[in-house]
Amino acid sequence: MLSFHNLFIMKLASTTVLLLLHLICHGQAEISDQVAVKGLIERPFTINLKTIGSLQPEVHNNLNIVCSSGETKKELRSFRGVALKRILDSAGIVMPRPKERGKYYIAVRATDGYTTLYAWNEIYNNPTGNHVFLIYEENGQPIREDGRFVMICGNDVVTGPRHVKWVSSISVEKLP
Ligand SMILES: Nc1nc2c(c(=O)[nH]1)N[C@H]1C(S)=C(S)[C@@H](COP(=O)(O)O)O[C@H]1N2
Ligand SMILES: [Mo]
Repeated sequence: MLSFHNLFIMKLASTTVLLLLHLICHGQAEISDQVAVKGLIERPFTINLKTIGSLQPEVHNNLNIVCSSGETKKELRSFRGVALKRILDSAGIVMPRPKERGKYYIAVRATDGYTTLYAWNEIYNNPTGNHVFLIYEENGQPIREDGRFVMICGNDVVTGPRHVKWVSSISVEKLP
């Protein structure tokens, strides 16, 4: 005989299965329509699709997104975005003791908690700095399923891990 308790367990199980199916089929996180630029900077601001045009967007071609497994996940024929370096320069990094430059890093965070880091030295003293972009168009179209803003690093050999979908913040931080 079915007790209320059993019915409750069955309901809970079916809800969980539906939820898991949804996640597996869609695999999408919450979409953020803006990116907060924050942390150790003079001028905190938010980037959205209306304001990003003022940060001198660039169009570049041909970037493959390759997972650590070796699988090519995506082939971008073109993308439009703004350089992370330009975003940081317009925010103005606060660095009272330049000898501590090596302790500074930029954390790029997404709505699902996915996070990647760039050392300050990597952005300003290494070719990598010329290849990190916050993009909002892929193949001439606005980004849809991966959120509104995606961060890419075209200088990585394996480009998947630092390809951040659903970007919600860019934060300048410093090790203790
Ligand atoms: N926010 C977020 N970005 C992410 C991930 C993630 O789980 N969350 N996965 C990464 C991984 S492991 C890869 S290989 C690339 C490409 O994944 P895609 O094929 O789902 O676009 O996105 C990366 N970006
Ligand atoms: Mo991956």
